[in-house]
Amino acid sequence: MAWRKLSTIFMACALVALAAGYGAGSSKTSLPTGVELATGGPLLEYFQATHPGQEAIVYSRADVNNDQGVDLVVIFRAGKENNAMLAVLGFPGSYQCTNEVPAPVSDQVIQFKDIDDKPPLEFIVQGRKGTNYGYAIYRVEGTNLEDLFGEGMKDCC
Ligand SMILES: [Ca+2]
Repeated sequence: MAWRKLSTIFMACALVALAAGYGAGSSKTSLPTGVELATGGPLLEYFQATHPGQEAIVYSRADVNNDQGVDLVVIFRAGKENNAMLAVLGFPGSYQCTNEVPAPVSDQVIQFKDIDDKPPLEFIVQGRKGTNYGYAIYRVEGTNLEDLFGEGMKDCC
């Protein structure tokens, strides 16, 4: 009986380790393009189809317009020296891009956070340009991406 219990605990630990390893792997943003396409799914494919030649740098999935369907926030290369961000909204059978806003040049992080305790979900974007750090909070209203609050974004975008 003791052996059986021990082996059950061992199995559980192995599963947790496996899950942790998988989680760490899937959160990486510097995967090869083929894998990125696979993890970004049809929302990323829609972005790439509507923005040819504009490379997606960082993206993250969440429901940002509170319609229970998954959406994709994408930071992408808009020009040689500047990046932009938009959200691809997933609707039943179709997709739509929000307006674009300026995004940091490097070290971009997208973090979803319900700031005001009511839907839709807000998200925080941070990053830098050289040594200048900035961040801003965004929310999708309808199909409009709105900048709620920010600091230092002019110097890092
Ligand atoms: Ca949604």
